[in-house]
Amino acid sequence: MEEEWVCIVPKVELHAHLNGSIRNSTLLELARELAQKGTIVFSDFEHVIRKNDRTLREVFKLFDLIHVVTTDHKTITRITKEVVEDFAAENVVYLELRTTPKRNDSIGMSKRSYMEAVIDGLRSTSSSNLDINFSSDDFEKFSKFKTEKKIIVRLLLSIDRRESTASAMETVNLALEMKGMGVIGIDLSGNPTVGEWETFLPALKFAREQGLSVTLHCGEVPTSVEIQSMLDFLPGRIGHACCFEDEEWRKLKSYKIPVDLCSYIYFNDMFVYLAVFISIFFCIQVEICLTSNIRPETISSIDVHHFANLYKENHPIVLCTDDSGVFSTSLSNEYALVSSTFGLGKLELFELARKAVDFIFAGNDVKKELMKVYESAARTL
Ligand code: 6MZ
Repeated sequence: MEEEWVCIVPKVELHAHLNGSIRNSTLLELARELAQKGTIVFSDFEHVIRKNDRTLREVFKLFDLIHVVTTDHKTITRITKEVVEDFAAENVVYLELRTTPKRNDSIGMSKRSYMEAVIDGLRSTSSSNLDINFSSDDFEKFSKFKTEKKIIVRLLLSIDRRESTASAMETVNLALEMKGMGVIGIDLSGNPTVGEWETFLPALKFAREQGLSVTLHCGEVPTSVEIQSMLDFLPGRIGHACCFEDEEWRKLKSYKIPVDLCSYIYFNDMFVYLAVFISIFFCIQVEICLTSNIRPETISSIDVHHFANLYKENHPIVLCTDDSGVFSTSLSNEYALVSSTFGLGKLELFELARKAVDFIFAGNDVKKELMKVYESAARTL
């Protein structure tokens, strides 16, 4: 598969962690600056950053190191801008960027001010050369499409598994306050060997009751009871699903989520609004992060990855990067990997990318925009 072709295809990225998607060059630059101030030892950093293969445990140690150099307002704004630019450069047309709101009293950072720094990053991206489209009126001025690269960005707030119930609830309340600023959902992530599912359940239930979408990191390690409880929660999407046993696969494939939606139909080159609510049933969709599962050997080898089975059974899946910086990948690379490993041709890859539109957490207005992008790409690619 020509790399150039995979890059040109419009793509949808639904599972990308902000601090995991940081450029290596930026990370090294920031580490060098802190080393000059005597806060850290550069060689310690450089060794970990440049390392290629890491265990899952080492990956989470690396996140702690990354957070030491990135967690101030100015840097968060900068890395947000760069991450969005990098995705847009490879024709990601819709990005759900997730990040864990952080509090750091020593520098006057609250979870809210952290998120404001993220939003400043999105704003500065649009003012340089990209168009960021927010649904809120506050952001209307950012949705005037002046340049050729257009990327629609929405935000998911992550709850780290190290957090308490109160802290998780604080994140959900923040997400609700920031709903008009592009925040549309909640993610549960962090080291899968830490924390108990029950700790986060009240906050996740509340999030859903309040109309936020929820995605869960599920089955990154073999914790059967937790995996089943997570599936019983009926999240809209789950990430990874690497360590599922037969019973978990059965649940995943049989569970259906009822969703009321207003539908659009495509007719004569126009989208006609169907002014009726219809109830349909969705399966729990799976965010597949191949490189991120292979590098730390969460899955022993790519040819036994569950992508093949889910794809064959037509279960809803979406290819994602997870942490493009930490795992040195890109969304185009993930598509190319699927092509070379599982033999998907251009038509199948295009369909895989297009179907991801059905799984976005943003509403029908955004889906409609994206469907137009795919209609037009189908004519030229
Ligand atoms: C679980 C992950 C993850 O939120 O600081 N994170 N959680 N599994 C993974 N697979 C490798 N990759 C990233 O981005 C970094 C944080 O995202 C979560 C971890 O909590 C990590 O600290 P933010 O922007």
